[in-house]
Amino acid sequence: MVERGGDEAASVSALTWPRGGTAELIGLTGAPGAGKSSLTNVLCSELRSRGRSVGVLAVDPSSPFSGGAILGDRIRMTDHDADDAVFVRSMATRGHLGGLAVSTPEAARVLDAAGFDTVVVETVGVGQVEVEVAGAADTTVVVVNPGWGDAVQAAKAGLMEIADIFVINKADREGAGETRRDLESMLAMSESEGSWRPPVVSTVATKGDGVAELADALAAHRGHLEGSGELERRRRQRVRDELLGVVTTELRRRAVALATGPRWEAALADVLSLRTDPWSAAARLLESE
Ligand SMILES: Nc1nc2c(ncn2[C@@H]2O[C@H](COP(=O)(O)OP(=O)(O)OP(=O)(O)O)[C@@H](O)[C@H]2O)c(=O)[nH]1
Ligand SMILES: [Mg+2]
Repeated sequence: MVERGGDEAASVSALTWPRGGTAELIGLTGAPGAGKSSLTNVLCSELRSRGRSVGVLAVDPSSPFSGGAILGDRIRMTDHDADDAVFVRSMATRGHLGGLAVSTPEAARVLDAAGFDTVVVETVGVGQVEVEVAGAADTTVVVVNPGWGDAVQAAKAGLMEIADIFVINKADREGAGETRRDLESMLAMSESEGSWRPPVVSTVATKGDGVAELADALAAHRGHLEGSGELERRRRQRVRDELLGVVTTELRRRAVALATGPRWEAALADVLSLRTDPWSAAARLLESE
């Protein structure tokens, strides 16, 4: 219902909103094929061994940048199928009214309200909305791979700014050390206000190597968020963005409804024949909405 959007989604939101706010929300992002799903899969096991339940939303990239469809070997998270304390959902939200930016936080809140201790949202870190969605978490994990320039690509995509934790996944491949150096020198340059310096964790997701360190880093960041008041600040900003997103979606829906019928046709004819300009015509249409 949340994915479909509209009135049903609104009624779900009315139910989940008062029950949410307890889950730790983790955004996990990186280039197509970086190993985000593999990492989430082993992170689930690690968090389960620490007694936490985990909800996962894998936002399916149906964009032209899609790695999944192209790589063809994307991982489906099936290791936890028999475990009620793990819930995994792939979401394809393209083309829905409101889109990714509105439906993903709504869906995350369903999992939050359902009582999952940790909610992980996986998005491909290509495209502004995807990066924003991943960044709108309590803790954002940016996954890169060894290889010349991967850190540079991450920086270009705007991922440096949103990262609370960096993961160098596929650390079994050549160049992991170099990528770590690249990342750390970039981090040193961009050292800004606040006391949190994003740690860099090396992992081999396919073997589970480094995943305990990742879980430790997540816990440490959580401690920082709670101790510094940053958690409240982030949540406030998120609610603000979300409310604005919903208002925007609703206004767009009204605009579409407005763009039909005799009054619209008359206004269109007036503009076409140069009797009036688009701004004046729009103002009149909106006045009498
Ligand atoms: N060698 C190696 N391969 C890995 C590692 N982690 C993941 N892979 C492989 O990389 C490929 C992509 O992994 P996924 O987990 O699907 O990556 P993803 O980032 O979720 O991909 P998309 O969701 O399609 O963007 C798979 O073939 C994995 O087996 C790793 O640490 N080392
Ligand atoms: Mg994936």
